[in-house]
Amino acid sequence: MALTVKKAAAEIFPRLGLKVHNRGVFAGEWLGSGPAIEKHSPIDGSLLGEVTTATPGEYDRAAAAAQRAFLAWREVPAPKRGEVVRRLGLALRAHQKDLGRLVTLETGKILAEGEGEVQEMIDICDLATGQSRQLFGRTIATERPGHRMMEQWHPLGVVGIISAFNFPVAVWAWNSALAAVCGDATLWKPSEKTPLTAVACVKLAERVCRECGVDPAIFSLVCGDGAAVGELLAADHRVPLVSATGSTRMGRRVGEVVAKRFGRTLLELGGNNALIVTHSADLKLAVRAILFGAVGTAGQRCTSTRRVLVHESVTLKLTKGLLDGYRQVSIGNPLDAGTLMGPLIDVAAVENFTNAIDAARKHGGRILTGGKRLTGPAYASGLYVSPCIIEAENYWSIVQHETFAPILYLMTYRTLDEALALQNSVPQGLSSSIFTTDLREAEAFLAARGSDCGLANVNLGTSGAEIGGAFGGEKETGGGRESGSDAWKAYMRRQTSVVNFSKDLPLAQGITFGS
Ligand code: UN1
Repeated sequence: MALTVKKAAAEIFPRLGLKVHNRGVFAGEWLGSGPAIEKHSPIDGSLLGEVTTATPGEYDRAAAAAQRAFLAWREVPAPKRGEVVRRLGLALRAHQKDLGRLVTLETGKILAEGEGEVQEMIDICDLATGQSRQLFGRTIATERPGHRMMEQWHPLGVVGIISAFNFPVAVWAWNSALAAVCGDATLWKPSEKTPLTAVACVKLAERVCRECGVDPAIFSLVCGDGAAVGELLAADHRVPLVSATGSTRMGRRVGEVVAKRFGRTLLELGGNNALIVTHSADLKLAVRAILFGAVGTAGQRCTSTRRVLVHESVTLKLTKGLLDGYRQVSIGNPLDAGTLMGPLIDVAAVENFTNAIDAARKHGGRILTGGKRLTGPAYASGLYVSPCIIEAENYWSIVQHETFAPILYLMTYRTLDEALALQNSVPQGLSSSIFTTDLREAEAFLAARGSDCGLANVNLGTSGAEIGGAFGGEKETGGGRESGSDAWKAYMRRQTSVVNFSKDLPLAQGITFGS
């Protein structure tokens, strides 16, 4: 298998501008003299390449370069900025296969998901291109005669992007494509687990910028870990907005540090997503959705299905369907077309998986399938596990907690009110689903007293977001919204302006002041 990874890497690296040794800081020029990250593929453990990190001085240079780029970029008319993003979308189309494959090599996602992730980047570039002609404010009726009151949206500044390993490229694009049309520069700190995809993306963006004659530092990059680079970014006054995707623990730290300096955050943190299967559900659909939600991306999406709440009348049938489905999941090399589940990202992820299962067992959880670390030559990296279903109770501390692994907790309920209470009784509030053919149940789920999550789906799973809808969640998920709807507003500065075109100076509230 080592050959396959090596061969794939050897083919795509040159086309993506990657080498064995890469610089991991982009400040309009490539820098990076901090300790190198050695990136091993989770597929077989082989070394893919190295990426250097930012020293504090280099972080500073990158932030300064992004700041300088912003000052010019904000003056470029928004539709012209959109043209640069449109071209970025074209470059991504041209490199979709290669970049998708690199995502697979670096994260262990199956090929379809790697390419799908690049498709999401393309989709957000399309959305942002159109948005560049739709950055609009309102005109508001004013009580003052001969006056006009309006709202304008201006570029904000340098936007910090902290992204996670599981969507190593899409989340950068969700933020940077919108930020770019809004007139912002971005300073990206990718996960230290996925530095190669980050370098490849920024190289593509750099080329597009140079072709368009704009300063490529609008897409700056600072590789490094949270302690070395993340902290600098969060504390940096030059960065008015930090958009961070990752764990609740990371988000809490970023939130605190940024709030201290009155900066803004856009947080997209942990989920603990439930899928309700009601008495009237189409069970075949439900099983398929649960499989994709719980096993897809090896359970490493923030939107992964972590809990299934099933009506007691259909528990047996659903469980049987799920066990059949789980049996058919082929686990192995994600570069093979037939594979549905690849490895976990690293040893710590495997430990979290086994620890969570032990904890659930201690609570009294019954394991219905999986939960094992796989061994044998095909699993030599030691990062392959069998996806697990556990009969559990919602209040157990381990169930209340997001474990980023393919573990599904199965629980039964009697009334929809009970199911809704269970679904909402976790600290997180990202994604949720109901499977029902009963209109009343579907509407109750979507009503104010229904799901408390940022995403609420009927008859489809919890994962698989589509560009266009605002993405994000409530409670410990952090409250941020990215990608669609009016998410662009987060990347801009709102200004209310009143123009007096009369020859008087009427005051609001009819106040008279002097003569
Ligand atoms: C999806 O469900 O399609 O980290 C997107 C994540 C999210 C993206 C999920 N930022 O899983």
